[in-house]
Amino acid sequence: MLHEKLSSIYDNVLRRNPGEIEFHQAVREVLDSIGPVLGKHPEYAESKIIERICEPERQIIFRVPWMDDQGQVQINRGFRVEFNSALGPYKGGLRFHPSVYLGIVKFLGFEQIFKNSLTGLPIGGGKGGSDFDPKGRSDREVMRFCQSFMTELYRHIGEYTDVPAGDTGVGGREIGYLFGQYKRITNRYESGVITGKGLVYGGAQVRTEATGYGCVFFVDEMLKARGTSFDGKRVVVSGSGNVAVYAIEKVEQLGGLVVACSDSSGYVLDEKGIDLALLKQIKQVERGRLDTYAQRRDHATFVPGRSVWEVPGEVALPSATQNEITGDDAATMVANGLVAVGEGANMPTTPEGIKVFQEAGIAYGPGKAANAGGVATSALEMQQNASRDSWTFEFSEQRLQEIMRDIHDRCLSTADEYGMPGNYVAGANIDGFRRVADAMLALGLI
Ligand code: NDP
Ligand code: 2IT
Repeated sequence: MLHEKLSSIYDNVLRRNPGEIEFHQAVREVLDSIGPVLGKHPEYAESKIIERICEPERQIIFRVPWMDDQGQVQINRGFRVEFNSALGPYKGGLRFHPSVYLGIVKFLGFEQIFKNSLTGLPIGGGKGGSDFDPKGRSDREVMRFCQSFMTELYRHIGEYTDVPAGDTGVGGREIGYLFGQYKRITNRYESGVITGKGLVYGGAQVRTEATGYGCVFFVDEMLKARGTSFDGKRVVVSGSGNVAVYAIEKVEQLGGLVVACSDSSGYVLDEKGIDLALLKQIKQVERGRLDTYAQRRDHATFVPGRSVWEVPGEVALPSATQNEITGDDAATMVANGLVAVGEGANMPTTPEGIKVFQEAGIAYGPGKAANAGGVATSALEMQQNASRDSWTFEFSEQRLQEIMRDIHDRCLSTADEYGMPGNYVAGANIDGFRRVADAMLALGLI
């Protein structure tokens, strides 16, 4: 049940943003958590902080025309939602996936506000992307698309304004093409305008690994808080992209056994533990499909068209996409001995799934806390760019680990403060919200 004031705010969000179901879901989850904050802080309601947070500061939608290898003209739609800049320049990734529409970009941008706030670093929230599908496209097609996309986006971004990065479908290759076109159009080597850059042109150590590593560091803290660790734990990961691969790498370093991972075609089961070198070869070098993994490793099996959540595991790291864990999946996972969930992906668990996890007493780390290591390391990249410095891998990883520990501890202490011990969802939403709200109050009605 929503607090009365929040209920009318939520009705307004539904009315003003018809059909944007993922955005509604993300807003609802935050509103469900912050009722008790309003009791303690009437000034937030008086200044209509929540109504303002739910309305993006600026939304940009644009045409992206480009030519494919056959000489055919293609048209996609580009988005950048600049959601909230109370804490710093808008910051958040770009997603290239055929499912992208305004509702997806707004859900991601909304989540990003609170996630970025949780990092404690000076970054506002934003997100962007396109319904462009990079799958099956040649490098040259991807480059032409990225150049066209940036030909519009460049006028809206800047190191003090809005700083994009990667997300689904946008990795090192795309960031290179995007930065190259920005540099060409503006005639400025403005490294801090985008993060996730290659190490040879202003990128930062550990940014590539940061989301996956950070998620595992977060889960490690949750396990420690319960007197246990990754050592010897059976782990299931969804996805096999940037977040999943480096989550697997860190779990293996901490002594866990990752027995399964997936892509949109199905999952691979490898009881001896996922062979990371083989997975990287197939996914990162060949840009291939996951069934190839089972073809090359005798004892592994590929299970097409089914959810990876049917595989028993003590730790689950959903790292593919939104709403991939249903209430039924969650019930199966709990019945199979689940102990902890760390969300590498954004909003991968449905509200029904979250309820199942929480009622079963699972250590459940929501995405805006558990996957904040990616954007936090982006902020470290901005810091290095601003000082024309570059840090070592070891130092950067240590910073990341400290940031994740700090987020974990603040989620727990905030949940305690509000009488909901162990509730990382409430802790993350309340702590993330308070910092943004206080900054908005301080900045006046803007
Ligand atoms: P990638 O594009 O590198 O990989 C995505 C993986 O998820 C692929 O294995 C892909 O399979 C699978 N996947 C994507 N969409 C779907 C879908 N609709 N259904 C089933 N499987 C799907 O993306 P990332 O690893 O960067 O991102 C994964 C998640 O992590 C996203 O939710 C993203 O928002 C989140 N995230 C990413 C951060 C980052 O720094 N990159 C930071 C924080 C969160 P297939 O190849 O078959 O499509
Ligand atoms: O969802 C996310 O936090 C990201 N895709 C990373 C954003 C960033 O700016 O590094």
